Amino acid sequence: MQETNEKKLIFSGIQPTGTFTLGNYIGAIRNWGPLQDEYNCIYSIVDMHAITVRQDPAKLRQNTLQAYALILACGIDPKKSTAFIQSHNPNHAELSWILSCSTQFGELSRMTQFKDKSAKHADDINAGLFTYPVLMAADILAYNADLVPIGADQKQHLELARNIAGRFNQKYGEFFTLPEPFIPETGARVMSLQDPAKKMSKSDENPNACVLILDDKDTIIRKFRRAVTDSEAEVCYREGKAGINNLMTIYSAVTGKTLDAITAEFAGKGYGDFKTAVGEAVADHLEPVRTEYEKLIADKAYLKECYTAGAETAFRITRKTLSKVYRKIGFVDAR
Ligand code: AQP
Repeated sequence: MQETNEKKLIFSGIQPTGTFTLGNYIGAIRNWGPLQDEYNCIYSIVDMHAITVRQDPAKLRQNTLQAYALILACGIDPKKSTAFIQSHNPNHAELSWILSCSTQFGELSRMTQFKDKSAKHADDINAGLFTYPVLMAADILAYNADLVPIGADQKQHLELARNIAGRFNQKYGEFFTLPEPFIPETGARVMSLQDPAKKMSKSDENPNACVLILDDKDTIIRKFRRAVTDSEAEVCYREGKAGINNLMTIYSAVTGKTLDAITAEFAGKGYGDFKTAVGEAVADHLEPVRTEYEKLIADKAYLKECYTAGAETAFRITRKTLSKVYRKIGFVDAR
């Protein structure tokens, strides 16, 4: 990646907490690749965020490599973008400490993800889970990113990052760029197939609730056929039809068809036909990702070469930011 051109800068990350879901894919990762020509892009596998909930170390290592291979399989070109593993660049954690001193306890307490995750992991409400959004702010601000492609669930954290940046700028003088969210029009919030009131999540305990992007075709179709819908038999997007609305959104996201065209296509047909069609369209859409992933994960040396180079670039960019931040806040120069 060039470090000194006029292109705007994009940062985004994803946690290696399991195989990516169709939600992660439609809401975030599939939008990353097409941005690479127009922007300077930095993409990270955020393993430090993952440990805010308990992880099995061997599984985390495996999931991290898988996640790295998956972002490449989804179209990230490590020659065009900086793609790295978060813990390989210690500057994120260092900046996070500085930013935590410009973050209020009250604003962190209002984060809905913290409330949801602390309810889900009541036996381990650790300080990292609470300060997670500060590390996310550091991830973004360390690069002075202009844009952050995310799903709708991360909007609140992005707003907090902007507030932290604004507060720092007020205290120490204009320095951080206020990042803008980049949320897709279709599929910003893909819902669980078993409970359409809940978002689809990697860590859902019910395997039928989410489609994983490495699921095979039969599994994908089976999961869609079991999706919870309603007792009507009309494929149309309307309030009160959360299950069907979700399936229509997914179908639209992978086929490019409008909601009206989908309603027309399935007029007079039952939900069974519609669910099978959605399953087939999703499986066909994901097929090239699965094929590319199999190739990449078999070549660990290549992956290592890519993530090592990515971390070097990421380190270099963020060290400059950190040196300037240290000077601004009054730390004595080490050299
Ligand atoms: N259901 C979703 N629909 C649309 N976008 C989604 N994203 C997550 N779920 C959906 C987007 O995926 C990106 C990476 O998310 P993450 O892994 O960093 O964290 P998350 O949002 O907490 O995702 P999960 O799948 O729910 O992970 P777990 O289960 O580990 O908490 C983000 O841009 C996110 O918006």
